[in-house]
Amino acid sequence: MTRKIIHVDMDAFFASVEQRDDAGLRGKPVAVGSASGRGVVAAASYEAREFGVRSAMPSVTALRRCPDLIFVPHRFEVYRAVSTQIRAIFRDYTPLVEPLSLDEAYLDVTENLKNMPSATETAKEIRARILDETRLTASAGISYNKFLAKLASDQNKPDGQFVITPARGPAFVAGLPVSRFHGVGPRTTEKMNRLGIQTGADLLTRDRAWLTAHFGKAGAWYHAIARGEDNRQVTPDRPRKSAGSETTVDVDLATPEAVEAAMLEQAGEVWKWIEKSGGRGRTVTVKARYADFRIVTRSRTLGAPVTDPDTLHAVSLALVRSLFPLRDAIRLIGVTLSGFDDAPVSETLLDLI
Ligand code: DCP
Ligand code: CA
Ligand code: CA
Repeated sequence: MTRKIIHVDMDAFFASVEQRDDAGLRGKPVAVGSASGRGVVAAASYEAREFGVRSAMPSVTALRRCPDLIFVPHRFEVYRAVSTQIRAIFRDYTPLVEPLSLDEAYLDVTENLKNMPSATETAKEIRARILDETRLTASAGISYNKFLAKLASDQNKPDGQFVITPARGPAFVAGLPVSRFHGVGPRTTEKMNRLGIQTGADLLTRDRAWLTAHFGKAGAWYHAIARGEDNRQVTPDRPRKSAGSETTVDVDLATPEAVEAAMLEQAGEVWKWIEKSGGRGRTVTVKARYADFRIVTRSRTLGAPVTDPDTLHAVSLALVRSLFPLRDAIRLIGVTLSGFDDAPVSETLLDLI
């Protein structure tokens, strides 16, 4: 049976929220982020994009391109609240909602809670409700699998939607540069270009064996998407009670500096997940296993949820420092954030506990 998948993605998400909440920013080039020397642009308003300002661009570059660019600091709590609102809307239509980040999700509406026969109409209604309830616009892609739905949501941005039917899927893929494909990052794009593959049509001419020889396991994925095929299910998120990351090191950590560095790396992994999922917790727990396999944990519960990486890093460090001086070398180190409220979060990062 052909599935109906919708990919919904908010337009210029952080920047649009800031323009919504400060009328003085509307119609102006706005960047969310810090203008300081080492800052980068997290989000750019559509007005700023006309000057070539983009996400992840160094702020100094952005200011050179757009001297009137207005920088505003991020307000993560507000973005998280919007994220909770839109996920609640999605769940009115289907339990099969898979958030990819705060501002986007896949929905499988093949069988939906409103018995709507048309996914196009469903997407329209969802976008209208998002606008009504958040005063923000979203774009949507509608297709028969996740890969194409995600491509489609970019097609009529902002505040638009686009359908890719089964009859049109292969031709749509053929016409795109490979850099647009989910899972083909800058490095793979470069490699494909070097091998003479610029577009989906070029990819289609290479057989599976050739692709596997050059790209390993990913070769099978490239072979499938070149044909507009993607069998991945929409996997709904389940509420999580904690987010953690730990690692067993190759060489036991024998100095405080080495332990701290490893600790911060794990805290960084946890923060990535928190940022992506919107989860929020108040209890930080650090765990270490000594060379002799004894385990020690230290934890601290804060008065408020951790909402920035610096707090997570600082608390993790303070906890790990309570283990100094080391009574033995450490072979495993990890950190967990727990004590979540019921905010739904995704479980897509498989390497976390
Ligand atoms: N974001 C970030 N750093 C990045 C990319 C994104 O902090 N390098 C944040 C800010 C964005 C939000 O995530 O507003 C969503 O990212 P998107 O890639 O969906 O981009 P936008 O929503 O800003 O714009 P678009 O309308 O193109 O989706
Ligand atoms: Ca977006
Ligand atoms: Ca997004």
